[in-house]
Amino acid sequence: MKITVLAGGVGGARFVRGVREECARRWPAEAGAEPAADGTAATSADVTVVVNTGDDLWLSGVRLMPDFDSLLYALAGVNDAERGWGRAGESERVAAELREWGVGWPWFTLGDLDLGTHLARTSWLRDGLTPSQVAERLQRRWRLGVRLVPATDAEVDTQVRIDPGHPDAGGRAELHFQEWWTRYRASIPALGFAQRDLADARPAPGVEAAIAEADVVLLAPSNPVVSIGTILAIPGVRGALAATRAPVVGVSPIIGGRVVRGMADACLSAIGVETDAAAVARHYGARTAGGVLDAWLVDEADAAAVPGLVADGFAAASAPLWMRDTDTSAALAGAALDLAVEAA
Ligand code: GDP
Ligand code: FO1
Ligand code: CA
Repeated sequence: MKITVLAGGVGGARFVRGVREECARRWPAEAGAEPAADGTAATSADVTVVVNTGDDLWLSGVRLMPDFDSLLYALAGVNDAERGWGRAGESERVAAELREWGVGWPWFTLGDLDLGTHLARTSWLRDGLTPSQVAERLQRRWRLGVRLVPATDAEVDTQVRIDPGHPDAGGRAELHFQEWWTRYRASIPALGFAQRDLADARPAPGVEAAIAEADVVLLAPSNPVVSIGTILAIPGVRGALAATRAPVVGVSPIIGGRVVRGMADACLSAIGVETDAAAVARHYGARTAGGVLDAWLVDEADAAAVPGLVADGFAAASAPLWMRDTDTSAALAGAALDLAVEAA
């Protein structure tokens, strides 16, 4: 069984942990296979995660890949689950020194353990490795049970278009996504999102093949604009999704008209899409009508939207979509895999 997941950070990590667990239950590995670093049983399924790179940035001389690191740490079981990003048991001595030196952004904290990752990554980049080669090296440290591939090796850092006349804008018409979110918590209205140097970007090696050769492609319940939207915007990705024989199944990040957490509502309104499970499906579009989805899974609270989605060319179903722990995430992954069988 080959499964390819498109994913962002926190929503993506919760979902991929569920996929990994559900795969271990449905397709257990042969006896004696080593479990993942966090104890999750091994699976014979081959799971590839195509990771959003739009949140990435250079800061204090190092390259950060926040969504990749969120997945890496969560799957290894070394993440700070409460905060949602960074390492468990983190300290911030270096960050305090950087603030004294006036280096970096005072509102953006690079934890000491996390900085080890950024230094390793930057060192390998300076040795001439590509971001996807670096990603491969970083995940050698822990047995994750899945393969993480950055969506692209190009630097496509997301920029947020804002009104330069806004009191917090300081005359700027554009902010890096991380400043818009981490410093201003999306309080400056976004007028649009643009990924830097997108036209010249290509999917990283292995991304198109992972989509082409999959038995199932899953879109995690990640931010439809700045996580999944960035992956889809990389020239070549939509074409790979259009061409694959695998059913493409998406899971709604919107439950009962609200985001579960994060700033997807602010992102959706900037691109004129309602914060609504069915509206997000229609934004992605049905594959039969030039979009990317064969099927869309909504929460039970949004079950009333299912007939309308079916009429619009999606296979659709409802299931509990809150990912509270490994069991609820695995049940959600199972519902998405069941819907894929229906959509195939
Ligand atoms: P980020 O990169 O850390 O912002 O995370 P993602 O882009 O992967 O996911 C963010 C999205 O995940 C938000 O729009 C949330 O609404 C969604 N999300 C978070 N937790 C859950 C959950 O338990 N269930 C569902 N269905 N969506 C969730
Ligand atoms: N989020 C914050 O709210 N404050 C921070 O200081 C912060 C630091 C940080 C460092 C490394 C990293 O990988 C992520 C970090 N995040 C921080 C999370 C990140 O800004 C965003 O939540 C995501 O990029 C959105 O997916
Ligand atoms: Ca993200």
